Amino acid sequence: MALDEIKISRAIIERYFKKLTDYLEMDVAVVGAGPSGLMAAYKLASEGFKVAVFERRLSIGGGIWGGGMMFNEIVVQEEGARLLKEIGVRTEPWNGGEYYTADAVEVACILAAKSVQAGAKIFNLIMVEDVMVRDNRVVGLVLNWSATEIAGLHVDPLAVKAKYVVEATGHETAVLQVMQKKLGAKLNTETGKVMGEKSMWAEVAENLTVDYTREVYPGVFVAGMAANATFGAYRMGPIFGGMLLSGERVAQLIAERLRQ
Ligand code: 48H
Ligand code: FE2
Repeated sequence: MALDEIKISRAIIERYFKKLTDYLEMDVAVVGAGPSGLMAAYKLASEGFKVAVFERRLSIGGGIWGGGMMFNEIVVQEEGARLLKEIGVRTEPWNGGEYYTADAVEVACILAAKSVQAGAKIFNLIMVEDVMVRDNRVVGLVLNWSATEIAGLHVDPLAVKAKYVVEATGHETAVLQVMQKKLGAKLNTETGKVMGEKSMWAEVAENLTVDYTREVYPGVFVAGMAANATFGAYRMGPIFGGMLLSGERVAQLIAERLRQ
């Protein structure tokens, strides 16, 4: 078979721009392809909602790859193991089933594959640099190539519309930070601001992650480590069950709204 470089280029350009054009408007825009964002995308896409994930980095998976201190194994509790088993990740009981471990590479790859195969579109190398607000509600995201940020260029962005946004950018809370900076947005927290995470206390933190998975501003839900940082909870270290459960929870909450 003849290989034509121009046809190869045309195929990529046509397919990519079709994908991007199809996702100028969607049900849910997830910001950040870490464990919480990917689980949210998988669950929402599995229910037939139109979901895109925007990820600043080239790689998807967020903090999964590094396990704990770059030891690429992750630990989950029983509830987290349930979700890993559901997507086909092998888990291994540790200390007679007190905890479960999983290979971090397997978790990142299968979570990403499952969310894409369920119908979510992942746009990597695209960062969310701002939001769109109408009548005190977030109605969309402002996007740019991560490369423009890396190169320190000012290039004007493009925008997409979403019925709901999931802020899953982890410790950074990048979406909320820009909303505070540019809009002085009053969040649904005790102080009205991102409260900032506290030191490590895994047991408390894991439960709080799920509790604090909520709508924090009209149209914006927080999930994963962003939920902890927003509500001033403790960090949990390299246990990932709370992240996965938070992704599941945010998907449930948004699905309920979308069905109304
Ligand atoms: C697009 C962006 C932007 C932006 C950032 O950090 P993550 O893995 O997030 P979670 O919450 O799913 O998982 C947290 C977990 O990895 C972790 O850090 C834990 C459990 N820590 C405990 C502890 O004690 O430290 O993924 C967030 C993703 C990353 O891939 C970022 O590149 C991406 O969001 N991101 N994407 N636009 N503006 N900012
Ligand atoms: Fe972390």
